[in-house]
Amino acid sequence: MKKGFVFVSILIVLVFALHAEGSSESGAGDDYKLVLKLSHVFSPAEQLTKSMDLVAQRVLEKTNGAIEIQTFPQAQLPAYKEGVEQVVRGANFISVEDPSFIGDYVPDFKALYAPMLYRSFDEYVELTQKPIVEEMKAKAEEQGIKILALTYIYGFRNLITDKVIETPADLDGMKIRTPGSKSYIDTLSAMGAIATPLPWGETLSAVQQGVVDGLEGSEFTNIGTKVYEGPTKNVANTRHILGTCGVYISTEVWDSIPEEYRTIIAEEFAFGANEMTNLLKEQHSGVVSELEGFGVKFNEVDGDAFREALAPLYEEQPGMTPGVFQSIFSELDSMR
Ligand code: X3X
Repeated sequence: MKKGFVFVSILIVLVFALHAEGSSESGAGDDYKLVLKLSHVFSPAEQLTKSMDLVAQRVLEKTNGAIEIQTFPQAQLPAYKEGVEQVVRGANFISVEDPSFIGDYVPDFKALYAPMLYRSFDEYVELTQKPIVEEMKAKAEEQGIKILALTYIYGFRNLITDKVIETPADLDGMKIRTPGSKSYIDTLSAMGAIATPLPWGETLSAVQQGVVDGLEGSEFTNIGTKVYEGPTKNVANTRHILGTCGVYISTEVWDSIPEEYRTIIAEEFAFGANEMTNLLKEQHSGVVSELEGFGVKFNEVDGDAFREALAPLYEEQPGMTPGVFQSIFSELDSMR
C-alpha cells in the first residue's frame, strides 16, 4: 500500500514538473491571454477592413485563443494621429495608418511617403525591404513604435473632383479634402489646391454640401465608400501618393508578448499585407470599369507640370537623415 502511494505521489510531481517545464520553455502558460484593440478609418466594404479581420481571425486560431485582436473600422476608436499616440502611450492597441503619421516621430517616414515616388505597388514593397527602411523602423522602435507591416497598399491616390483637372493651374482656388497629416497638406498645397484636412467620416458630407470642391483618394476608396454617388465624377490620374497603411504596436506591449505569439502575429500581418496587395493589383482594372459604369470619367494629367510643382517637397525637412531622399531615389533607380 505504502509503495503504491509513494509511486503515485512521484508520478503526480513528475506530471506537474513536465507541465511547468513545457510552459516555461514556450514562455506562454496555458492561461496567457491578451486582448489588443486594432483601429483604422476604412469602411467595412474596403479590402483593408476585410484583411484586418482575416489577420485577427488567423492570429486567434494559431494562438489557440491567447491573442485576441478586436478590430474597429471607421475611426470608432482613436485613429490617424490620435491612434498612433495610443501606441506611443503603451496601450494594448494597434494603429493602422499610413506612414506619414509616423513621420511626426521619425521624419524619414515623410520621405518614404513623399509624393510621386513610386511607379508601382511592387517598387514600394521592394523598397520597404531595403536597409534604409529597416533603419527607419529601428528609429521608430526608439520612439516606442514597433512596425509590424508597411505594405497594406490601398491604391494610388488621384484627384476626385467635379471638374476636369489636367494641370496645377486647374486646381487654383479649389478646396481639396486631405487626411490631416502634414505630408498630405504640403502635397496638395504644392499641387496648387487649397488643402482642407478633414477626417474621412466628414468627407463625403463636406463634398455634398460644397464645403470642399473635391478630395483625393484611390479607386478602391472611391468604390468602397461610394464617393462616385456624389458630385465628384472626375478622376485626374495624378497618382500623387501611393496610399498604403502600416501596422503599429507599442514596443513595450510587443516585448511583453511571449515570443511564440510574437512570431505568429508578425507572420500573419506580413502575410495579410502581401495577400491584400496582390488582390488589389488583380482587381484594379475591374474597379475602374465599375466606376466608369457609375459615370466616373478618368483623365490623364500633365505629369511633368505636377512633378515640377512638387519638387520643393524633396528638400530634406528638419529631423530627416541627411541624404535620405538620395538614398530612396537611388534604390528606386536600381529597380528600373
Ligand atoms: O491613415 C490612413 C489613410 O491615410 C487614410 O486615408 P483617408 O483618410 O483618405 O481614408 C481613406 C479611405 O479609404 C477610408 O475609407
